Amino acid sequence: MKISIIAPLVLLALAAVSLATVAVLPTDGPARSTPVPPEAGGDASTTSDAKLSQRATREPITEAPAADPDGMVWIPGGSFEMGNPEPGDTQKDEIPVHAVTLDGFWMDATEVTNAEFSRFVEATGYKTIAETKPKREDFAGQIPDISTIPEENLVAGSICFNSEFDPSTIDKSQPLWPYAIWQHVEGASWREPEGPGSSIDDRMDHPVVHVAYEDAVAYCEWAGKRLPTEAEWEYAARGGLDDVAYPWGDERNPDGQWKHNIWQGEFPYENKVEDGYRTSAPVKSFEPNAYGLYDMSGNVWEWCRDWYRPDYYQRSPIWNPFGPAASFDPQEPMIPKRVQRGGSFMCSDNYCIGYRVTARMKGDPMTGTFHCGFRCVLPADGAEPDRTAVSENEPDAAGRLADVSGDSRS
Ligand SMILES: [Ca+2]
Ligand SMILES: [Ca+2]
Repeated sequence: MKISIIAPLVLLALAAVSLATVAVLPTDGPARSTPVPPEAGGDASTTSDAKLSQRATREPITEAPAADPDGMVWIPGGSFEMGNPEPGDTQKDEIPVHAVTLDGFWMDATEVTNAEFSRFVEATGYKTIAETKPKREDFAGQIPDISTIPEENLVAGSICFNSEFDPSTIDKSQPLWPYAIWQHVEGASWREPEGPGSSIDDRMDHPVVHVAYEDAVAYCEWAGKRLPTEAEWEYAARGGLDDVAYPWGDERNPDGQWKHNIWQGEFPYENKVEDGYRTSAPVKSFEPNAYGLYDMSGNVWEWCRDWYRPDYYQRSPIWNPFGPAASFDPQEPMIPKRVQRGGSFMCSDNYCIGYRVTARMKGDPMTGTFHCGFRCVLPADGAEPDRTAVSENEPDAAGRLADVSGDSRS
């Protein structure tokens, strides 16, 4: 782990950058730490009356306007109650429960696989962020003095689980304890998930991992699709079910059967692998939800297009919300974050519990990890987004985003 030799302050900041997408970080920060500033340029002017009038203007698009594109399923539009009616202490960013109405859209039935990502890379020559040597400027705004970053620490790679961590160093009362169980592995990328010498040859039907948000956006653009909004993701994950914890209902493993690929046992010490998979599983290894979507709970985390803010639900528009104008994560205020959803094979019931349909996570858009991937959506022609959903990316009349470049780190 190259960054271990740099000055402590820089180490802390660099580790924060690297660990920004560590999907098992607890979500207790938003409720307890840095106060959340008001959202600049957001949709605070939206009134509930305005929301109601928007909702009444027409019915959402429910019928598929065309045949399903290959590998995608139609998610009929409708209304639902988004969020968690009974949040735990670490789940305060899942409230308030609020009404959302969405036009119908298509969604990839599975996480994007290594085979699919390979076709994209072969067609375009695209190089992922994990395969690209970082520059000092990439850390501007996140580290007090980027000139203090040693050249030898600027190496291409990605975040992996450090399975050889020393259990005696784990003190879960310390908020930074997860730093001991993750490591930046030089040369780790989607092609070599565990670093040089590893391979995806026998994993072509597994979800692609070590993709940063910007890599996912690049794939979506190539495919003529986009990343789902957080609202689309939760609506789709529910499979038409109201007030449930999981895509299939309220019981995690009915009849003792595991219905998703997560972590059984006490994280991070013991993985009992009761579901059959220690790391990622081939997509479609478990039953789909009622919409025909696989692995909406577990396997790998999935990027959504929204910026993350813990308080967004307090002001979310009703109609086709496209997320806040900018990010704010009280746990790491200097680092912009995008939303991740669904949990992963690293999520256990004694830690992140991110495999619930309402669970929210966030990650640094520039960082990939070995347990985060994505899937795409395709809006229906004629879907009209709520123009009060002020976003840095104003969607066009078809609900597509003019700019899905993953842009700013401002
Ligand atoms: Ca598992
Ligand atoms: Ca997943």
